[in-house]
Amino acid sequence: MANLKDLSKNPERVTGGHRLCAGCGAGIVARQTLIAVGDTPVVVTSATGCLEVSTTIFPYTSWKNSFFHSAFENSAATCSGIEAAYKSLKKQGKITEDIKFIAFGGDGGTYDIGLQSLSGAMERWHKMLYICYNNEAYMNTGIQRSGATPKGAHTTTAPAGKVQQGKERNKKDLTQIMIAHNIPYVAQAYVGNWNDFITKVQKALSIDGPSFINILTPCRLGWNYKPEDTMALARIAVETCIWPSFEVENGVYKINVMPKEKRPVVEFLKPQGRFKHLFKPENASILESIQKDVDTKWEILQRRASVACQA
Ligand SMILES: Cc1ncc(C[n+]2csc(CCOP(=O)(O)OP(=O)(O)O)c2C)c(N)n1
Ligand code: SF4
Ligand SMILES: [Mg+2]
Repeated sequence: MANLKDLSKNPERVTGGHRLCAGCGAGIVARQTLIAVGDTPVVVTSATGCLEVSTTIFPYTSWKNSFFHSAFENSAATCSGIEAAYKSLKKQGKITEDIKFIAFGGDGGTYDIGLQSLSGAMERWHKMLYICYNNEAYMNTGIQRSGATPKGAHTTTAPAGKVQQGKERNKKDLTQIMIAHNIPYVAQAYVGNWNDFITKVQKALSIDGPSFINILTPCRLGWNYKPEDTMALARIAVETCIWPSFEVENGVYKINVMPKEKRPVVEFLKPQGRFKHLFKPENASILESIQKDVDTKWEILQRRASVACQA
């Protein structure tokens, strides 16, 4: 577990005064990631998205470390290229210090448009951490559905109305896709538990190889809830098991936050405007199917974790 006293001595490398919305989870992810790094030199790359757009408005920047804005598609490719150059320069004796490499991407930049470059970077075994700050839609361009948008959520391209009731299909399970890359470390985390997330970042960065963290990151605009509820909402996601906090280290599953009592998914859906239509009586079957899907996936995850415990 991360030590709060030690962390408090670490520099703040993502400053305030950025233009992210009040209550935006993405700023919390970036800030906690860099606090986790401490004062080790770090190279950050970022795909286009709210995090990049709102923290690098020319001529200002919120980043005190080096920051490379790549295209939407290639945050992972950019980061892996820099890491390869670093390795070569180190071998030649031109760099002596240890440097960490972190790529950020939103869910649009990770689940969809940057998936190929992410997959390649992980498979080539670069020593880098990729963090997907997952707010479950293309928020920066006005809340379009992505491969991470959950079933039933209203977005501008999967709207709730007479024809359909928000997105009709389940989200892609990107965490499992990354586990299938057989890389040393894959984790799910959530905004609302700094210790869980920072511990994961530090673990991922200590590994001699690629690592991936998918962090559920509430977006007060696209999810349509009160800005002050960001942390509480993300915690309910874990308590309902709609977004479990777990890690897979060298193939071994571990559930990091076990809910004391599994809460019904409606407790996560109800406070969010994007799911408002699901509470009409005629949409009860959609709510039931969401609960059923969550129950099934939770059972599977627990089985995987218990097999790992017995091994
Ligand atoms: C190739 C390409 N297509 C589309 C865009 C326009 N665009 C910029 S940000 C963005 C949405 C990003 O979504 P996501 O990665 O989920 O990050 P978020 O904005 O939600 O933080 C889009 C579509 C672009 N910059 N490049
Ligand atoms: S739209 Fe959402 S993701 Fe973008 S800055 Fe606002 S709260 Fe953050
Ligand atoms: Mg997004």
